[in-house]
Amino acid sequence: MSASKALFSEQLKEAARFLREGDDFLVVSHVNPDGDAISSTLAVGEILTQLGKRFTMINDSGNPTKFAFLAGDRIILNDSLHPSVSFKQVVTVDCADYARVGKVMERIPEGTPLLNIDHHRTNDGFGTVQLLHPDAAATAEILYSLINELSLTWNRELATFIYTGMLTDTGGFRYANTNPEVMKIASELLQWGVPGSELAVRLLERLTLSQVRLLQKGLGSLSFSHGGKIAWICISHSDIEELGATSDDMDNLVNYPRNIEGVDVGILFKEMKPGIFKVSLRSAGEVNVAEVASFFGGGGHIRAAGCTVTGSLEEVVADVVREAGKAWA
Ligand SMILES: [Mn+2]
Repeated sequence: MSASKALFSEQLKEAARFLREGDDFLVVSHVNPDGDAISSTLAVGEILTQLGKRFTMINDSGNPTKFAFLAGDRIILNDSLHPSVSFKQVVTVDCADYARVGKVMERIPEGTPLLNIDHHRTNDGFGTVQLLHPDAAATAEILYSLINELSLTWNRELATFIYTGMLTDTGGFRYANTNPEVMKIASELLQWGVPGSELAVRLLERLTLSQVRLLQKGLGSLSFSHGGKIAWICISHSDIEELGATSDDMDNLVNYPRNIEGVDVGILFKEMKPGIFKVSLRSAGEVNVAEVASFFGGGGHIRAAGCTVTGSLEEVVADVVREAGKAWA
């Protein structure tokens, strides 16, 4: 057994002990929860139910409408909980650092035993017990191992929670983290009756009307330069206001210019306030967009980066496109 595998199986035993020996748990994930955050919260709830424990599941941002079919009203807003309610133990899921839980933190007295379950490589190891596995595709994948460690009973609902976290964190089993182990677990979970196709439609394909309206506006502004190697779309402040769009609604838009055949750099200009543009850059591989973003005081990764630039739309577009185009100068 490799050192990291031995460490993980030791951590599994400690995490299992933490859950078996405690009671009155707070289960919490990060603000602005994604599919892995919500389904990992729910999976820990199901684990604690099977262990006969008392617990409360909270999220600082509440449960997004998109996940309501999974959670019902089981995950509650921090604000809606009576101030007198207290907890003896905490379980955090999918949080790379403690601050990610948000304001819920104010309810947790210092020194409260805390189990930190996460797959982010950047996890800083907070808490009293850690269950960390950076090679796991999702926090839900770690919970799969924990459920087996605890010898709990698999059922359709529990399998659906684990599958959902893995489905969403792998972008529908497409990202580079989709390895043989992920597919092996997913296959096993489907045998418990997980509605795989329904989940894919609901969580990966469905769009809100405002997302489609934004796409309509955005594609109307599609422009190219550098012989088609750079493509961008713009969302003006008035579009955002008119459609009541949130930052979440706009997240995927940058992929449209990036995905066009022949395009190396895709850019999205979002005018968050009049004259203030959040610029998202995506590279198909050739250009290091982190360098482009850092020129404007932003940052990110080689293939995904961002920055904020002020000015008129024409100026901002010209400046960013010129900088991105230096790759071919
Ligand atoms: Mn995750």
